[in-house]
Amino acid sequence: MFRRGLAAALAAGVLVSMLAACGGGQDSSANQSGGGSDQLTLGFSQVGAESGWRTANTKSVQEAAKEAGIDLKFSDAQQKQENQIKAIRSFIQQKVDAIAFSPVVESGWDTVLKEVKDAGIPVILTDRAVDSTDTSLYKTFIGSDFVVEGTKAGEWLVKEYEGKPDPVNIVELQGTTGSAPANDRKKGFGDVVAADPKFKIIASQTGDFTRAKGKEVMEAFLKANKDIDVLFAHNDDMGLGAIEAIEGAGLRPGTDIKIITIDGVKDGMQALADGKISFIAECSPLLGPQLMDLVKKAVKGEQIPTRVLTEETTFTQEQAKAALPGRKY
Ligand code: GZL
Repeated sequence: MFRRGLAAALAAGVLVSMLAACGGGQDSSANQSGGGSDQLTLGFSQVGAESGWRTANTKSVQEAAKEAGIDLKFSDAQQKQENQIKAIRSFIQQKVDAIAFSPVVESGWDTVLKEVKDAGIPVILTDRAVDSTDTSLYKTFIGSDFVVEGTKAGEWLVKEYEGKPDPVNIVELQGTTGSAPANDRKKGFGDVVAADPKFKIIASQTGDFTRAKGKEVMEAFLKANKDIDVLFAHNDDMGLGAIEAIEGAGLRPGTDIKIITIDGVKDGMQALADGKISFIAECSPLLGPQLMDLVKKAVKGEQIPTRVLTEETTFTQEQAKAALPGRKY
């Protein structure tokens, strides 16, 4: 009787922990190297699958975990903060060794990060940052400087229109509202173009980092504004959607309307090589290997830098043509 009762209780316990792991969104748990008590377990909450960049980032994280022999519990939040918070709570219940996540938006994380800290689990922010003033809530942030990416985009535009006094009408497709890349890219770009009054941002709206929304919002921009000179899109995918809208309006992307984007994914680089995009500031998604190294060090209690900045560059049309053959993503 006792054994049967115990077996039933154990089975129920397993069921509860499995259900708990499904904290909203889509979850997968790949025991990357066959398990074992000394194997590290990492809970990873990903933003979603909204763009080519995100897909490449997920691939980098999953491949690096496998390479590092880390058991990865992966959760796709489908771009919803509540799903990320549920996933993080399920990771606590599963007693993972470390938690890493890319916060879909900057705010609203202190409560759940305090729960993780109280559970004694190290947290690593990857790709995007949070605006928590309590930096003890996470060990480090590995990702790009999005303000610099926006600045690079603005500086290219200023150079492109040097010596041309006519007004330059700009429309802007912003990333996900409230996300660090959207806030910071807007700031970096806006601060540069604000220095010269000939540059006017005549419309600015979120396209949520997706092609579909980028196309939809660009169609609205085109209907409302007859003389658009430049599109600044916070990522390639929205720029690629906008290209469809521009061509649908009988205009030539890259010629009638110059397009500046950020990321440097293969489809964006191809559009740049084809002259439909005019300039790309790179944002590397290949964070996986460095992330796993940081996870191992954090779990061991080793000192790690509080900020790890990713290396990235920019591309003109000629540079894109040269880089495309060897492009990893
Ligand atoms: C930037 C990343 C952004 C990309 C988009 O690090 O968070 O999210 O620029 C992606 O393509 O959707």
